[in-house]
Amino acid sequence: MEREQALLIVKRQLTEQRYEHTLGVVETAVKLAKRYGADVKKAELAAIFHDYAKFRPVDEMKQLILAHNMPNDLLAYNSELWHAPVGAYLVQTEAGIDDPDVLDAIRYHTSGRAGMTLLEKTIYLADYIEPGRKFPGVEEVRRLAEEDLNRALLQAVQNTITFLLGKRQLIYPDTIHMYNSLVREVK
Ligand code: DGI
Ligand code: FE
Ligand code: FE
Ligand code: FE
Repeated sequence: MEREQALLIVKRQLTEQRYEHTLGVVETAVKLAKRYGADVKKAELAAIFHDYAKFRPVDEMKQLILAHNMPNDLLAYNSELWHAPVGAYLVQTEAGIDDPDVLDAIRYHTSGRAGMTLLEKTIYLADYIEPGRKFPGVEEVRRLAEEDLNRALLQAVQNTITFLLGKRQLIYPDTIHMYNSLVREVK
């Protein structure tokens, strides 16, 4: 699918602010893909659609997780995690995106997982450092992203886990698995 058509489809699903975030992720993902050798067209498409399900009602997401073979353990964790796997499902069924690499990059863009592909890493990091992001520590991750993809990702997931610990929130096991996997990879 062409960029302009994909952007029109996703725009209808998002608020103005979330659409602006998406454009930031697209720009950043394309830059990272060129720098680190990921497939630029796949990175662009995954970035455009990554937050497709962000504004689906929690109840609808819950029903889709139960009905379509997504990990049911997600339901015992923060519903902020759900739009990623639900998004992968809806982007396939509603927008007709069939590339499994693109769908996995959407599916794992929030939780991460062990052994992430180059494309999954590209989207995860682009989502974290796009120019509209303001949270503490993002500048350091932006700097790391200039030279070392894995070190940047490790800092990003460390920040996320620290943030969740600070609020004494649950941490989804795939996020811990991403952290462990990257600690091994950067050795
Ligand atoms: O959808 P975005 O806001 O662009 O970003 P995202 O898809 O990375 O969502 C991040 C949110 O998910 C963030 O507010 C933290 C929250 N969250 C809740 N539980 C977990 C979690 N994030 C991770 N990585 N792991 C969790 O267990
Ligand atoms: Fe998201
Ligand atoms: Fe993220
Ligand atoms: Fe996002």
